[in-house]
Amino acid sequence: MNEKHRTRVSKRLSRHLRHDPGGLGLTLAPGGWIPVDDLLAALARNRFPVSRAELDEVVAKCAKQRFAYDETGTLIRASQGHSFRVDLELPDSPPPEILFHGTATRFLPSIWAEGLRPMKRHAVHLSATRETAWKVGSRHGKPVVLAVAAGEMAARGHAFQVSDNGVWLTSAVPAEFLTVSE
Ligand code: HQG
Repeated sequence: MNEKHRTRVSKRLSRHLRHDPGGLGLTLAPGGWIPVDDLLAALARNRFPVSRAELDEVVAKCAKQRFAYDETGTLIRASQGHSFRVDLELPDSPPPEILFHGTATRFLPSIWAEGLRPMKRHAVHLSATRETAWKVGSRHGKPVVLAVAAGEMAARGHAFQVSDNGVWLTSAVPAEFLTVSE
């Protein structure tokens, strides 16, 4: 598979595993999982045939490791980024003292007013490094990186989870825990 083909498959997987499993006639099991055989059969029925070998390649080569198999290799899910409520059954984890969130400068007035909200996703996504947050923010416009006082939030009872691909998740970040990271 060339990169262009991998990207096409990856986008299609994102669409169904994160946003619209119903569009393939699939329902996610608890944890956000779908049987690999069901997924491949549904894709084939929708004239988007993907072989198991191609799926393995997309899962392995995706730079952001967006998709993961379970330990048996019979189930697959998106590691994060869902636009509906999904219980990924991730354990709560103590976050590092500081996490980062990249956004666009035009969102700042609203963020200062109401904090970070999940918007169309199931959780607020936070990055462990400033560099990653900068890239995430650049997707939306002129980037700005916010430092999140995650340690303090945890001490005050906010729960955090870390996805299989290393993205930190929390349900919301009140503005009092945010500062601009210079
Ligand atoms: C902003 C990508 C106004 C928030 C990335 C962000 C990430 C607010 C946008 C993952 C707000 C939502 C997630 C508020 C938050 N007022 N704007 N109160 N609260 N926002 O794309 O974090 O390529 O849903 O700052 O790498 O940018 O999909 O979230 O700018 O890990 O695998 O609302 O998506 O990964 O945008 O990105 P998004 P995100 P994938």
